[in-house]
Parts: sequence; C-alpha cells; structure tokens
Amino acid sequence: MEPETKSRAIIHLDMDCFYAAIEVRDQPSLKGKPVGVGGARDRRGVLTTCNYEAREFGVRSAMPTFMALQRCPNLIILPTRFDVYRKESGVIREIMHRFTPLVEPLSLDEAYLDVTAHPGAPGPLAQIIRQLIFRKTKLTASAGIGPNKLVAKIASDLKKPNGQFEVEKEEVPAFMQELPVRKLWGIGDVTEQKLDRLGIATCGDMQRLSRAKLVENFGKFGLELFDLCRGIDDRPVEPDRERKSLSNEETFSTDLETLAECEEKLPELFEELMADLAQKESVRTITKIFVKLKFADFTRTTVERAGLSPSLEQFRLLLDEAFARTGKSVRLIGLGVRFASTEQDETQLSLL
Ligand code: TTP
Ligand code: MG
Repeated sequence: MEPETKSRAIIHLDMDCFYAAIEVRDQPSLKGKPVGVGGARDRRGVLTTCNYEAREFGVRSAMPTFMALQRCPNLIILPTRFDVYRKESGVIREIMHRFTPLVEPLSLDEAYLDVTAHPGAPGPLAQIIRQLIFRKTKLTASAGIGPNKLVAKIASDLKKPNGQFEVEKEEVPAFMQELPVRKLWGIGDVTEQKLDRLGIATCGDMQRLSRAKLVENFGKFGLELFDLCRGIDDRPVEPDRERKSLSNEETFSTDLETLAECEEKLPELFEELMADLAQKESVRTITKIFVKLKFADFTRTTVERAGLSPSLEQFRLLLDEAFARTGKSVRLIGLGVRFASTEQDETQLSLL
C-alpha cells in the first residue's frame, strides 16, 4: 500500500437550472409552469436553459427553440437577463469564499471548492453552503462531494435538483464501475462511438483495457482515460483562473467555397461567442478581436485587431480580410476576443 496522505475533499457546486430558477423566483406566477430562457421563437433561437418542469417534456439546455416548442407547446420562453444572473453569481461566490479561498468557478453557476483544510466534514459543509445560498438568494443548488474534481463533478448531477451526493475515497472504485464512459471529461460523440465499437460502455469496461491499448486507440488522451476511468484525478482546484482569450469556432461538414457562404455562418458564431462571453468573462476588458480560418488543406490564418469592440460588423470585416488572403475553401471559422493581460499565466479552463 502507498503511504496515505490526507485525502482531499472537493465540493462541486452547481446551481439548479440557474437562469430559469432566477426568472421563476422573480415572477412567482411562473412557479410550476414549464419555463425556458433564451432564443427567440424563430428557427435560429436556442434555449440557454429551462426549468425542471420543462425538462419533463424533454426540453433541454442548448436546444433550438422550435424543437423545445414541439416537445412542450406551453413552454414559456423568456429573454435572458445576464446582468441579473451575474449579480446572483457574485452573491453565491462570496458565500463560497467564506469556506475556502480555493474556489474555482467554471461558469456563472458552477464551481469547485477545495475544503480539505476546513475542519468541518465536507458533506455537512456542502449542506451548509447550499442552505446559505438559498437563504440569501432563494435559489437552490446541488453538490457533489468527493476526493477529487472528477468524482465531485459527476456526483453533483446525481441528486439534482436541490440535493447532494458524497462519494468517499473508499467508495470510488465501486462508484466508477457502473458509470457510463460518457460521464468522463473529454468524451464526446466520436470517442463514445469508438469505445462502443470496442465494446466499452462503462468505466468498469474501460478499466479492463491496458494503458497500451488505450494509447493505441486514443493517443495521449488514452493515458488520461486510464486514470479517469478509475476515478483518479490529481488536478488541483485553481482559484479564479484567467484565460487570455475566448473563442467560438465551428468546423463544417462540407468546406465553404465562397466568402458569401462564410459570411452566412457569422451571425450564429457571433451570438454564441457573445453568450459565452457574458457567462464566463463578463467583467474582463477586451483588448482585441480576431477571426481565425482553417482551410481545406489544413493551413490557417488569423486576422486580429486591437481597439475594436466585438460586433457582427467588425467580425465580418476581419473575416473578409482573412478570406481574401488565400481564397481557399474554408473548413473552420473561429471568432474570438483577447483580454487585457494579468500577471497570471495562461491556463486553459478545462471545461470538465
Ligand atoms: P448548467 O449548470 O449546465 O445548467 P442549469 O444550471 O440551467 O441546470 P442544472 O440544474 O442541470 O445545473 O448551466 C448553467 C447556466 O448556464 C444555465 O442556467 C444557462 C447557461 N447555459 C447556456 O447559456 N448555454 C448552455 O448550453 C448551457 C448548458 C448553459
Ligand atoms: Mg447548473
């Protein structure tokens, strides 16, 4: 046996249907009714989230509004109020900081807390934090408690809404055994399909693959998977990490041949970038905006400008310039912004 160090205690806290919960709190007549927040009713609109009443109809975050309305014709759709969400987020963050300085926000409504140094047991602590949040905001939160970020994050989903789930260190192997591989960080559709072909559905299944086999199939990520499927995750909770840039990009299933086709993709990419920005980096100063293109031959080019604020029109000018550089067909368009630098190193926020 390896020498035991004090095991870590990590809480992953996640507000329940955050934007929708705020809207219902502020308009009590909506209570009990299905509510979605976000996009307009036309085909382009997308919901940011919806409450649990709407989820019973199969409505989900990031679902196109028209599809949500097909599933739930009585869905009440409200516009976003990011300033209100940001304010509540600040209140919640302040409460978390009373318990530990090691708070790593993932978005407005989600954070990891490392409470290892706190004298209290982590389960009851999570309970207290959730109660304080409710008392102050009248919003409910769910929590996962575990020996690392991976386990805490997965656990916080299990008793949603308004619940919590704790996995003790000794329980981790059993906890991982039946868990669908999809729940692991970094596994999307493509990896999932590949795993499916290998006959792997759960983390328990994956544990039977050697490191070599995982690397053979997934490259370097295979090494990570070897640990993740065993519930091993040493990543520290890193408070208030700051990224230098934020971007939104899309790779197209068929390459775009003309500038007009590229321009057509802009509004959606722009909307998504703006929503992401509002959620993740609402208070940072933007210094530059950029457009990145990747071409069919996998070469790339980036055009960026200082002193512009992000607008659809400015991005269009950068896109035109980037396209004109080669005229080659385009397989990817990315729009992004860079922030004023701080003394902190660049660390990519891993969206677990
Ligand atoms: P989530 O925590 O993913 O969702 P949620 O809080 O609405 O619901 P849950 O109870 O399952 O935690 O996201 C937090 C907020 O972020 C959410 O209220 C709206 C916003 N959001 C988007 O704007 N776009 C998205 O695609 C997602 C997933 C969330
Ligand atoms: Mg949430």
